[in-house]
Amino acid sequence: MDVDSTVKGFYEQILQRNAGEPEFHQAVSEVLASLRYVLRKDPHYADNGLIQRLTEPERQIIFRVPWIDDQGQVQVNRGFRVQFNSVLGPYKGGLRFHPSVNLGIIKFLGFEQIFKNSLTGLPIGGGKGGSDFDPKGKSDMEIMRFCQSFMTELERHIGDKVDVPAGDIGVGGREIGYLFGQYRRMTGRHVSGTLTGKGLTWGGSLVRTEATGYGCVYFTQEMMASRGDRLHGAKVIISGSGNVAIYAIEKAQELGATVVAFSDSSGYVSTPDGVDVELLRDIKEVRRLRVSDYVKETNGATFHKGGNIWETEADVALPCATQNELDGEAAKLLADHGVKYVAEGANMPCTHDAIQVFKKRKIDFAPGKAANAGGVATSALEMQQNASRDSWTFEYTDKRLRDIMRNIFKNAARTAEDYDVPRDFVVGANIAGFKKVADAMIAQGVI
Ligand code: NDP
Ligand code: 2IT
Repeated sequence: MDVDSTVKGFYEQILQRNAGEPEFHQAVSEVLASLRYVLRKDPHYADNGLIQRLTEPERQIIFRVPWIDDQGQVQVNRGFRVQFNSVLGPYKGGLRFHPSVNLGIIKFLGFEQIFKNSLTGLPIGGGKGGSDFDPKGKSDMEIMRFCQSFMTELERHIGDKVDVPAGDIGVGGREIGYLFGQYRRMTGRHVSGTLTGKGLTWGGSLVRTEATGYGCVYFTQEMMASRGDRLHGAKVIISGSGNVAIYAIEKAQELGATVVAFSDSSGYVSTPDGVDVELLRDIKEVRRLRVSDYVKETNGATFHKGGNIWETEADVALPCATQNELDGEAAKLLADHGVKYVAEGANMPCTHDAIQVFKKRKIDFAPGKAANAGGVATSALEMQQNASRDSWTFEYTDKRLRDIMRNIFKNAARTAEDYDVPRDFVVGANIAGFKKVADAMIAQGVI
């Protein structure tokens, strides 16, 4: 059978066995499209059910999370942990708390994590978890009770040599604190390497908070430098205003770019003169307000309720909010307005149609599994520090992050050239991430 029919067969099986999980289908289909290049050169990668095993999680855990709200009412949410692939190391990946969370979303994120973690060059497998719990509008005590209940069930499935969760949408330093506290209480041990993103006085790593946003900007710098361009003087759109977006904004501006827009799910803020990062951080991280509150406390910024951030004119776009936030129409707007570089700070924020537009219009595009790998990479550096009971300086850890991002860029670019699709960083990242995992799976046998 020719490669195209083989791959089509794999995909049909995926659709049939994972009905009703469109985000998972989307993530698998993008990787399979790249694997066609590999299978043409090295058909043995399809032997022994390797592709079927790679697309089937090793383990999927779904559990009830009951908790009591401030009114004394019992609330019930659903918890997930998908342990996708541990061939390279313990499962590693974040926890997402958002009302949209379901099994398909956690599976798409866990599947992406396998290749992303492989690209970091560090010994971590792929996993993801979370809950359909909505943290918006909840009191601190409600968040704590929820986290304690969530961890009461998750505890038996994780550990520093088993599975190491961290943050994602809706899970930041506060939540990791409550989760770690409950884990410590249940086990009676202070095993700091069980979670990452911890506070700096109890096993956390410097740079982890900044790492995903900084890393995405470091990757963008590499991509631009390879064309003789630089961020200095560039206009940049950064969607979102959470952990990833805030530190992408900070680093881009530190490097001399002007961030001209950011957003949340209610609309976007236009900032032609740049963003006051200190104010944004205070509004979002300390006071936990909305981006519409930012314009009330500064001059020269305007809030566009329900507006489309991608209509902003810019040279670079970094989608840093959520999956499928940038579609084909938005991509055309960006292209018409002269955007030359797009790098995904979020996981799968660009739809398939958007990526096709970027390709056609010769816009450099970096997929999330390469461009946002700095977060999980620094989590792995946190695990290293925990294992050696050491803590590194900001400068040293930031340098490690920068080197990792540069290596991921080089690896994706070189692999794309090896397969005769220069500057196709999607194909380059997918194949480079895949090969390392696949070779390890072959070496470790059919399990
Ligand atoms: P946060 O919870 O800190 O922030 C999420 C941001 O995205 C908020 O501004 C939120 O706005 C916005 N957002 C969420 N859903 C939507 C939506 N449907 N439409 C528009 N905006 C939305 O999460 P993170 O910054 O940690 O994560 C952002 C993305 O980056 C996710 O895709 C995540 O998977 C990915 N990522 C995160 C890493 C990390 O280390 N944290 C590492 C690698 C990737 P609102 O407040 O209105 O909901
Ligand atoms: O999507 C991601 O890579 C993350 N949310 C970070 C995972 C981690 O383990 O640090």
